[in-house]
Amino acid sequence: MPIQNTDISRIFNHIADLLEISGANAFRVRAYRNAARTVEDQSRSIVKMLEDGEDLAELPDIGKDLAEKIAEIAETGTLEMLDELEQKVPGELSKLLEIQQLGPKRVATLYHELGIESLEDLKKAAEDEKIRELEGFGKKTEQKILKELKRVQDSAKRTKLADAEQIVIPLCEYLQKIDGVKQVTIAGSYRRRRETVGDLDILVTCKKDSTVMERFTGYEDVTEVIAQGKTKSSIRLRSGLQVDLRVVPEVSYGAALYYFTGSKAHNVAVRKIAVKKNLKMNEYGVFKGKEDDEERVAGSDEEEVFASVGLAFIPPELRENRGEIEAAQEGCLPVLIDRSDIRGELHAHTHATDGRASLQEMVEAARSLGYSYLAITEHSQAVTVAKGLNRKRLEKQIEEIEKLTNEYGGFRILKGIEVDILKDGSLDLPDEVLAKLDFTICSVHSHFNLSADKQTERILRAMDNPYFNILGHPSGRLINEREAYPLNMEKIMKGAKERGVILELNAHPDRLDLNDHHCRMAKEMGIKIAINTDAHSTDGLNNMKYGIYQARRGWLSKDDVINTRRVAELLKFFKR
Ligand code: DGT
Ligand code: CA
Ligand code: CA
Ligand code: ZN
Repeated sequence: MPIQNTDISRIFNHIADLLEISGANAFRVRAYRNAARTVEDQSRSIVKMLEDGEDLAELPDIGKDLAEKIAEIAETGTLEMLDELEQKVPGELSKLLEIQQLGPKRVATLYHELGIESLEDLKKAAEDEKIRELEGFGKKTEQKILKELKRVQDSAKRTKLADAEQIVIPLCEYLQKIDGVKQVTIAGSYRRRRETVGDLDILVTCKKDSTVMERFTGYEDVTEVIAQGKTKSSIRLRSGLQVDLRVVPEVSYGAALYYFTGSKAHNVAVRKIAVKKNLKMNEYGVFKGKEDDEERVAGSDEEEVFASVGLAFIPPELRENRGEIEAAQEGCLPVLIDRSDIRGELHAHTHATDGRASLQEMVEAARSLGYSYLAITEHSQAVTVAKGLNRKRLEKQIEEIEKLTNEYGGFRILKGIEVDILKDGSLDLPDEVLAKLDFTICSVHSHFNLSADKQTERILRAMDNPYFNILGHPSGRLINEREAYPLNMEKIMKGAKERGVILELNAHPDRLDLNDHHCRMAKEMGIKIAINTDAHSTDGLNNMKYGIYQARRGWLSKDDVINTRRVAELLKFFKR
């Protein structure tokens, strides 16, 4: 099994963790983290690039040394240096970093003071109330650690959609090449584009004598064969992800695809409708008549399955039993937004702060996506780790953009900023500077632990500023990593509506923030959404599709989203 980009970035991040715990130089730690990000950002397989003789040292943040390390990983699957490091750092200490309250320094303290080496040890110590006695911890921290432990253990079971995609696409390509295989389709929560998947459900149609099952369980990446049968097998892959494969007859393909796409709640509700119409509905088809004299009225085609129970075709993203069935009966399903509706990008960073590409490179990349505008929205000064812009540097960037705009007739570079919302609800740059921009994104990057009331108040106060246009990643959550900060989202939305503020759907696959429920809530309240990738590299612009998936799950149409508009119309949304 070829090494995937995520394998390489996982190793680099792991090294960074271990270095950090053992007190290594911060510069060295950052070098590995940056390299991990570069690797993740590549849309092409790094191993393939190596095979094609490309020089990896030319990638951003990858020097000669790291290029050699990547080659070693590609060849051996691991790094000698990692083995050595692991021997120096005891037990599962690096896993403790998954707990939000614990940085490398605290992890080291826990180890030296209490001998804690694993999440289990940590849990026991917290339950025994030993952690609160350590200097710099306290009772509150101890309780938070216990809560986090539970979350980490729960979330470990689900895989982020983008990670699942990296794993399943090569698997499907492999299956597609097997003799006698016809259709290969991924159903389940993956097809519904849920932000995380519990497992993957693949359906295959094939000729009678196909060896697809043997080949599936013999796939190189398999660590465990959970079940193997004639029509259904399950495997576990190296990442821990489980994949179910079902071979279905062609006459049942549509019915099986429908059934295994789910969700279960949706299926159960639709089957009730079928029963009322005296129809039997299962993964083999839709049938009428008595058991010994059944007639199949639909089966091979998914649209026919819907039609047979009197429903319009429901896009997979909507199949959650959240009102889509009633809408399909009444013929009032929304026309969902499509990737091709997007005309521009409104959230991007460059070299000037923590982005990895130059202004020009970002512009070229946005143009090659067929966009007609790109906004540059750097961090503001409060975000020191990202070298956030102060007034002077922002003014310099504004000049730079204005100069470049002249060179790109027809393509518009918008002048923006991702300005921090400070603790008291003021914005991190003075109004007279914000006034020079086309628009602002305003984001919370600090003080996540205020009470819901205080956090809500803080953001609403910020929105009172007439230069506040878009609320960036409104909940602050990082999928599987960090919960949303406590917030009264309904109040925030009411406030946004009253003030003409737009909400961001951050398309980064780790964020997807707003989530699907909140997108729908915003739509129902008549609030506009901007789908933004928050790109920190040219490849980052390609995350737009994840935002589209989430938008569709939130019932959004083209009209609900501002960056489907031409630039002239777009700019009207920024006039408050
Ligand atoms: P996941 O894997 O947790 O992300 O979510 P799903 O939706 O992929 O669930 P999974 O893998 O357990 O099952 C795939 C689909 O199969 C599910 O969405 C609907 C269908 N299905 C599974 N069990 C049942 C069931 O007991 N009744 C019905 N009607 N459908 C089911
Ligand atoms: Ca599944
Ligand atoms: Ca499954
Ligand atoms: Zn950003």
